[in-house]
This record gives sequence, C-alpha cells and structure tokens, in this order.
Amino acid sequence: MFMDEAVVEFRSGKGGSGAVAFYREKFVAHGGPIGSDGGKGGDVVLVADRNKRTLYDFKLNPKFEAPSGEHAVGNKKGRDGKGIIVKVPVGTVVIDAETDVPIVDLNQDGMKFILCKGGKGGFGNLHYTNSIRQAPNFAQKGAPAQHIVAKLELKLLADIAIVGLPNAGKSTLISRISAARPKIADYPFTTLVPNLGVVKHHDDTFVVADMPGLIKGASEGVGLGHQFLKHVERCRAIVHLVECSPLDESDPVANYELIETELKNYSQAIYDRPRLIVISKIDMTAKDVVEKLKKKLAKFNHPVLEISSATDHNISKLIDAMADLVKNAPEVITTPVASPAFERGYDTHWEVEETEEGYNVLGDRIQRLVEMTDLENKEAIRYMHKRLERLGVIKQLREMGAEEGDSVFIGDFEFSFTDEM
Ligand SMILES: Nc1nc2c(ncn2[C@@H]2O[C@H](COP(=O)(O)OP(=O)(O)OP(=O)(O)O)[C@@H](O)[C@H]2O)c(=O)[nH]1
Ligand SMILES: [Mg+2]
Repeated sequence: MFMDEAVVEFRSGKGGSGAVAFYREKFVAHGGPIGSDGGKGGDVVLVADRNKRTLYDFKLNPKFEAPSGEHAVGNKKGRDGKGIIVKVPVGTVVIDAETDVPIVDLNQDGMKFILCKGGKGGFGNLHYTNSIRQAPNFAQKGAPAQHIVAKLELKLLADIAIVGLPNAGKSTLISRISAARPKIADYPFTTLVPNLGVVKHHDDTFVVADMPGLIKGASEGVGLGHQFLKHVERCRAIVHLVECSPLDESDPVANYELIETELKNYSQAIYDRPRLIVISKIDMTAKDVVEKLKKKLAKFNHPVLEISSATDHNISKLIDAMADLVKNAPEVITTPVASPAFERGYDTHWEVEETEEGYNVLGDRIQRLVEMTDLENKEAIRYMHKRLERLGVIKQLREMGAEEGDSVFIGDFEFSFTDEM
C-alpha cells in the first residue's frame, strides 16, 4: 500500500529535578550546599532516510515518546533521558496538525530536525549560591517536555521527469508503466499539472513525473512549461519523448533540439542531467523511418530507445533502462545543505491580559519559569518573583493596575499579586 500522509504524536522527555542537599560531616555544623542538577529529557529527532520510501509504518505506530531525565540525588547528577531517532522518507514535510503551519521539509538524505526538545534538567541548590545567598534551600524542577501532533506529508520527489512536446505520448507512457491514470487525449496541452507515478522494477521502485508539454519559449514563461521546469529541476534524470507518427508532420529532430534548447536556457543543471531519448508511437510508423530517426538522434550522445505504448513494444526494456538511469544519476541537491541538526524555535515573547478574574500572563518562557519552580518552597517562590521582576512582568502588572492580592494566572497556576517579596 502506498501512503503519503500520516498523523503522528511526538513527545520529548521531561527534565529531572535538581536536588536540595548540604554537605554533612561530623563536627561540622553547617556544610555548604551540594545539590546537583537533574538530567535532561530525551529529544525527539527526525532524520530523513533514503531507505524509507513510505509513511506506512507511522499508520501502525503513530506515537513516539522519549524518556525523561532522572532527578538528582544529593550531589549526584540525574541521568539524561536517551533521545529517540525517528526515520522518515526523504521529502517528508512536517506540519503542525493543530495550526496547519508547516514546520520543516526534510528534503535531503541525512537531514536532521529536533522536533521536540527534551526538557532541561533543573538546577540543584548548589547553582543558586552567591555572595548573599550562601545556603539556598531550594532547587529547580526539570523543564517540561515538548509535545506535538504532527501531520507528515510525503511529497513524492520524482526520480525521472518525462518531457517532450505536447501530444508526444507522455501521459500514455506513464499510464503504461505505473498505476497513475492521467487524462489522455489527441490534442495538445491535455496535461496541466505534473502526474506522479511509482514504477516497480524487481524489488525496487522509482518515481516518474509526467510533465505538461513544453513548447518554444517555455524557458521564458511561454505556455505551461515554466512553472513546471522548476519541478524538473528536482528530478535526477530525464526521459525525453520524441513523437514519430505520420500524423505529426513536424521534424522530430528539430523538435528534439527545440526542447533541449529550452531546458538549457532554463538551467544548465537540468541540461546536464542524465538523459534517455525515447521515440514514441512506433506502431504507427514504418520500420525504416524509425531506424533512420534513431540514427539521427544517436548523434546527441544519449541512449535512444523506440517504444509503443499502444502495443507495449520495448516497454519492459524502457523500465530497465530507466531504473539504470536512476541508479547511476547523481543525487540532486535542491537546497543548501542544512546544519547537522536544527530545531523548532522556542518563543520568548510574553504578554499580560486583563480578565474578569484578574490578570493572565501568557508566553512559553514565563510559563516554563513557573513550571520549573517548586511552589511548595517559599525560597523558590521568592527567587521566581525576582526573575519575574527582572523580566519586567511585575512592572507591567503594576502599570496595568494590579493591586496587592489580585489574582494573577500563569499557565495552570494562580498567584496573589504582591509587589515585593
Ligand atoms: N498509436 C499510438 N498512439 C499513442 C501512443 N502514445 C500516445 N498515443 C496517442 O497520442 C495522443 C496524445 O497522448 P498523450 O499521452 O495525451 O500525450 P501527452 O504527451 O501527455 O500530451 P500533453 O499532455 O498534451 O503534453 C493520444 O491520442 C494518445 O492516445 C502510442 O504509443 N501509439
Ligand atoms: Mg499529457
């Protein structure tokens, strides 16, 4: 079965909490703080892998969760949660299923993306020592996990583009070699958007794109060609179909050169792609005419094969030749190579809104600060208050009219506003 879409849930690991601990020794009354940090939660990392061709596995297993970091114990640091690596086919686009916003296009083999970053481990009380606070009696909780429901979409990247003049028989050919069923008609410009088909070859598959017909001036935007030449640019190899039927009175060699000139004018990179020249519709043409044309086309230094999609003549030979072409074609680099791993952004913006019940402080960063605070611990709360002060949140609340005792909501927590702590 061929899948090109899956909805998958990903969750990273939470950070482990830091420890509150003091150095203890016989006869030493007050040892210094030694509480260590919690371990970091595991990341969820997506990796594009050319050996994966479909999203089928995700239908069977639509949930991934990385382990949490361990809590620190005394002066012993918590162990980090191991990250998990999720392989996806090259060309997978990751979309936030809730907002429909695309997050990343994993379009190159080996490309890595940290989709859910593991929560940072909380600091132990040792971290909070300074010249004034010499015996901090609090530690930080681990940072929360990141969670996302993502829609994975596999944009098929074609290995081979079938190009040629309108009516050359491109759509007919793809319907013979794949399950694609594009519209076919005896007039030009039948195909308006590229059709993709998966061609099976022994245990392997490759993807072929049937392109709209190209005409003179396509490289400068004439006809439909231009926008789809971009698509050809992503293909590793080209099959150039040349019609040879008595119904078409134009010169096949001149037609061939016309299309090749357009390819070259559009981009030298496309022009340099490996090529197969295919003479189509030979069931309609006398053998000697085909042989003569074959000889003429051979001088362009690409392999030439004559076929008929009507009688299936040489179709299996063509599939063999296409498979070879794909195997030997160099990889196409479509975008600059990305840094080894990059990750989903982390929003530091915050704002305060006034509600009937009081004030709402919104923003990932502030929410995280609260979630990482041990709210059972007065000293920890005082420290959090200081941080909120430094970030300007207290000032903003004051300016909006907050008074002693008013309710302030941050994430799932409710506080009473107080100016000083
Ligand atoms: N006799 C014969 N007719 C063919 C063959 N291949 C295609 N045709 C006919 O040629 C006409 C055009 O075929 P299409 O496959 O639509 O051509 P196309 O290259 O996709 O055309 P555009 O999409 O307009 O660029 C149709 O009438 C087909 O039936 C063939 O091998 N033999
Ligand atoms: Mg067509």
